[in-house]
Amino acid sequence: SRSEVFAVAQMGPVHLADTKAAVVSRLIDMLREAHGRGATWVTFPELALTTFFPRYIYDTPEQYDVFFEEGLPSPAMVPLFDVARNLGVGFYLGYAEKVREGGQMRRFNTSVLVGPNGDVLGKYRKIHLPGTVDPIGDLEFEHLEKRYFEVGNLGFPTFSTSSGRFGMCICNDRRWPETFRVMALRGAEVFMLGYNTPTRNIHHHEPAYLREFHHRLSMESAAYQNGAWVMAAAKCGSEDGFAMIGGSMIVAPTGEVVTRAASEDDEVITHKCDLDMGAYIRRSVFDFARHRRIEHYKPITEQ
Ligand code: ING
Repeated sequence: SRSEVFAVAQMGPVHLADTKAAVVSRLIDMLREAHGRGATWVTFPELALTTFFPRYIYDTPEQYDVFFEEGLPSPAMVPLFDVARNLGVGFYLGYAEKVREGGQMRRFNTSVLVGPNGDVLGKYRKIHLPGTVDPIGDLEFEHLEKRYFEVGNLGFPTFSTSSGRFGMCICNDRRWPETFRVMALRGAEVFMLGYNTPTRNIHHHEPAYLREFHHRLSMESAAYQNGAWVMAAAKCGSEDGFAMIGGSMIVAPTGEVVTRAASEDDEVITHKCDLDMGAYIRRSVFDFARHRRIEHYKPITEQ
């Protein structure tokens, strides 16, 4: 079997006052811990270098560009890239991307996949941006990803790596089955994702336990219905008083959670994953070629 140790590096809170250097130092500590436990790949959270700033209202790039990275690796990322390459560990890193494209400055909620040899294998830009463009007002916090990021323009690609074919997505993407099906149709055997999920829902009241349930339900379904492993890394805990759920986990292609974080702090979880485990699922119940009937699916892309 093609078994390898995968790690998920959950981050505790990052506060407005925390420097990117201090945060990267925490990421490096967890990368070393993962390597020490035999991991070949590490999944870090969404927007891993800063606090979850879309909770705040900013009006100009001068106010919010401090949260963004330019260049890949950006200056703040260089120490992490160096240590990972030296240790021979590949990783997924979520960050706020600022880039000049088509003659203008673009901003995306992005993840990068870096191979164990330090090569950038590819990027993904978040497609499902939750929340609103403009503040709702009269709330303890907002959810303004549509204000600060453009919708991703790279689609849902998959990437051939030394360990198999991987796909990436980000946070809210995990709630949409289309995300994983497109990547599974493109051969993904492992889905890597990071998330920042507020404990409280500002759009309508719901009990806090449902946040964790919906988070877990989304990924257990994605794993099983696509016969793939899911690596999910939270940034969690209370960032300047704003709480976010933990629940980082590794989900097997059977839909079973094989390991999960117990804290809301920096915590590395690992599992020896058999990448052939999903094969029987994709050759039987979810044999796409034999069982899917796309002539009946058109509304998914037309409405
Ligand atoms: N965060 C949350 C997420 O999708 C959210 C936003 C939570 C939307 C719960 C709807 C319901 O996990 C991000 N960053 O997408």
